[in-house]
Amino acid sequence: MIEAKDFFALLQKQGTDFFAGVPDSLLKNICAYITDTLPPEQHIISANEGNSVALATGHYLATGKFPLVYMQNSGLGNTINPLLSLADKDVYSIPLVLLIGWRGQPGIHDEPQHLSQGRLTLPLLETMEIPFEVLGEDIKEVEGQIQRCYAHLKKNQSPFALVVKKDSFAPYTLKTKTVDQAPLMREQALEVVLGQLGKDDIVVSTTGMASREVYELREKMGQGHEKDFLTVGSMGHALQIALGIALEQRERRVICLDGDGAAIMHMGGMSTVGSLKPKNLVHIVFNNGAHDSVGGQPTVGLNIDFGSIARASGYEKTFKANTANDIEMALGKANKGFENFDGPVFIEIPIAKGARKDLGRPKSSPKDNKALFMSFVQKKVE
Ligand SMILES: Cc1ncc(C[n+]2csc(CCOP(=O)(O)OP(=O)(O)O)c2C)c(N)n1
Repeated sequence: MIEAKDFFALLQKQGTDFFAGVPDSLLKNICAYITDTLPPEQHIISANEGNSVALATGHYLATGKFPLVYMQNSGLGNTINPLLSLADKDVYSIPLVLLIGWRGQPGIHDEPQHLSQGRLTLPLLETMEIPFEVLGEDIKEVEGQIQRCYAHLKKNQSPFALVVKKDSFAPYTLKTKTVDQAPLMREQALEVVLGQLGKDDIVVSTTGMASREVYELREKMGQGHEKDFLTVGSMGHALQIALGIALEQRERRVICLDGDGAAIMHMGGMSTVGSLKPKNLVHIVFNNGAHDSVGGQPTVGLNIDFGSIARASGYEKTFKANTANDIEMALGKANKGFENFDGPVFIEIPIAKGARKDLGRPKSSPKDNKALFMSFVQKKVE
């Protein structure tokens, strides 16, 4: 395993002092070390990975120094446009180090949303003509790889990727602590929300632990899984999936259970919701100011006013619900129906970071879940 501090020292020796990215569980230890070591203006967690590439490009233009962009391989999709139409050698030719967490590496067990992404990570880099190396397991080997990476940056003035396998970095515990003010944990808040929903209400939940908790809560409540679309991958897109459903099922309430990191990742979608104004859409953001599902790295969720953004985007009503009681008030009694709602409605629920250690994963496959969900969504309601 590689010690985060040794890896960081190798990058620093090459002059890299600016890091931007979106966190990944495989990069948790190196991210935590960077957070503890650099001032906030030299380590920026961006809204999405494409933004990280653009931000790092700005840094390079201003300093001539080689920045590093980190991401989970799921985030490669978000970077394809800026990598190929901005940083590419045939456009502005920007030298960037890309550090990519390799979820779904062939041969290593992982969840369905990581399988194709994992299998295609290296071919995708090849197709994008981005040279890469899979990060080695000891620091001597890594030293050689870093030298080859920076030699490429200097000679070709274009990106080079280091692909990181599971457990490559030795454990490192973040020393920079944040204090949670919120009374509820995400799972407790989700339980209150689910308890308020009516029998015909449709749920679309976001990527990460929220969907796993929804799945387990349904089991705990003795209910089926047909009401829930779990957006297991495709982070940041749950709201548009919910919107697509809400526009077709106008008599049914559609509830999007979003995370702050995911909502910020593709926040532009809120303006589409606000402009179309589906009366039956309820957008709930569980705001812990963190990418809790991949290690608790901070988002800007607690620095911004989600309610004001929703109002300015055209949502009809916004609430901030700190307690179970507030959530019940905001959602109203589900059996009264959504005519009380005058949507789109936005509810921010501040929550504390963290989850149960024994949280499981969905036992049914995404395709089975889809089939159940589609028959639930398309059934006639009285
Ligand atoms: C495009 C993309 N980038 C990164 C990830 C890795 N990832 C999965 S869940 C998650 C954090 C989500 O944070 P938030 O929406 O705030 O929800 P929380 O985990 O705090 O409940 C991240 C970064 C991903 N799945 N997809």
